[in-house]
Amino acid sequence: MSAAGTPVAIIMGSQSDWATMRHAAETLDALDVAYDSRIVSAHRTPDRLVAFAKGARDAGFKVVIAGAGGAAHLPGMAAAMTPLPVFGVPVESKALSGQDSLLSIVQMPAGIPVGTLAIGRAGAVNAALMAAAVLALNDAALADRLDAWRRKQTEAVAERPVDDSQ
Ligand code: RP5
Repeated sequence: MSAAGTPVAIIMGSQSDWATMRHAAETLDALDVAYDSRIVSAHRTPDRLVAFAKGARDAGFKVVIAGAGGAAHLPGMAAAMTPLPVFGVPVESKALSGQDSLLSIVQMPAGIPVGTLAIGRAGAVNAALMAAAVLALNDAALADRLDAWRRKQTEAVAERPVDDSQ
């Protein structure tokens, strides 16, 4: 299911979610954290979801990032079938701008948590950062890389705005 030692699984409900979820992948790339990305639809490929989620821990994954849009049942259903931490990314839907995705993912019943991030790119980036922070608890080198990533971000913020309207 995953190359041995791949700590993060990025799953998404559809190919159309990749435009959002690639930001999680790129953030993990920047932190040199290995991941496996795959399409797992709660509705269109339910058997694939069951196989993935029930086998995720034994496959060696430590954290799951799950992105979906609309009736976004993927993160919650994955969380129901794995003890691993699941971070949910609400993908921005066309019809309701991701409000539907957000509410579908965030309103979990007590007992089955999904760590829900912001709608869209910000949520995908932050899900990757959350995953890295969890892994960094037992990985000092990754903790250093995460610190460096944040330092670089801080240093990239200009003191004053420039006129970029032209
Ligand atoms: C959800 O339906 C997916 O996560 C996606 O965000 C949304 C639309 O999927 P497509 O119709 O683009 O495949 O299951």
